[in-house]
Amino acid sequence: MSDSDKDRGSNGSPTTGVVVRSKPKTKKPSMYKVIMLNDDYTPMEFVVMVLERCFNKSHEEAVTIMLHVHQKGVGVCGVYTYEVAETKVTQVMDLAQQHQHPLQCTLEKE
Ligand code: TYC
Repeated sequence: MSDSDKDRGSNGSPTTGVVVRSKPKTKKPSMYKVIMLNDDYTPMEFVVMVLERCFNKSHEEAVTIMLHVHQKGVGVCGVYTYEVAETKVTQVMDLAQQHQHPLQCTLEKE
């Protein structure tokens, strides 16, 4: 390719000048904590199962989070983008309702 061809497109016409962005246009999405609340009736094993199933926690992590919620009243199950966090809350509430447990779960902006 000769030097004079370098600034021509594949059809031989000069290419339009493209300004390269110095800053990326992307913004980090807001993140949301999924919070689980303690109650006196939901069995501990059920909460552990929910944490394993819905939040992909290991059995040990799930037990630690469940005991934290049991002792402190609230605890964080995970941090996600809005849609994912909302889906997790719905999954937990649906599972709790199916098994007739009063387990409550909400979402909180970080
Ligand atoms: N407090 C419940 C019990 O003693 C266990 C429990 C833990 C319930 C965590 C809800 O988010 C919860 N059976």
